[in-house]
Amino acid sequence: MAIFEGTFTDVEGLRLAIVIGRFNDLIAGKLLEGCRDALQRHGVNLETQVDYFWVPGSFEIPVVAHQLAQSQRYDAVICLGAVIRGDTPHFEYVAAEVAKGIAAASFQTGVPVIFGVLTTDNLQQAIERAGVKSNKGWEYAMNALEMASLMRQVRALRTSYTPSLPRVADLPDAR
Ligand code: INI
Repeated sequence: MAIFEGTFTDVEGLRLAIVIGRFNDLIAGKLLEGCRDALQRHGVNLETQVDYFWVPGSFEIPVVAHQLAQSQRYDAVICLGAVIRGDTPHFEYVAAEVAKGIAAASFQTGVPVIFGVLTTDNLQQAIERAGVKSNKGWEYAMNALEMASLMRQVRALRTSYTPSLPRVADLPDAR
């Protein structure tokens, strides 16, 4: 049996991209601060190891995150934004699309794409999660470090793996 788990200190040579939605900038900016703080405290050089991509709102995050993940230039992509319900049905569309898009970007590329988009009922909740009670940006950074480290282990496993059983296609009576 083997147990694999990402660590938070596997930062040598790590490359990260952060995609930030400018809409509700007051909140998104605080998430970014928390995220940068956590990365720096875990040994990531914010100038040389992290690239930043600003988009107008959370709805635009997935298309950029997908391209960045697909480029294979990054060990993880962190998506930050804030979708606040307010009084308009716009919330439902934006929240649903950004969640689906980020999941698809990750799944289709094999690169961890972190869902760091707050979806809250009101501004008060968003403020609490962006620094007043805790800063979720910190947590998203830790998720990225852990997943980047785990995926490095998974990649190493895949390249060193030797199957103990022949593939079905290699069996003598395979057609
Ligand atoms: N974008 C957000 O990031 N948060 C929101 O709360 C939000 N609301 O509620 O409207 C929002 N809308 C903008 C959207 O992300 C796009 O930028 C826009 O629709 C253009 O495509």
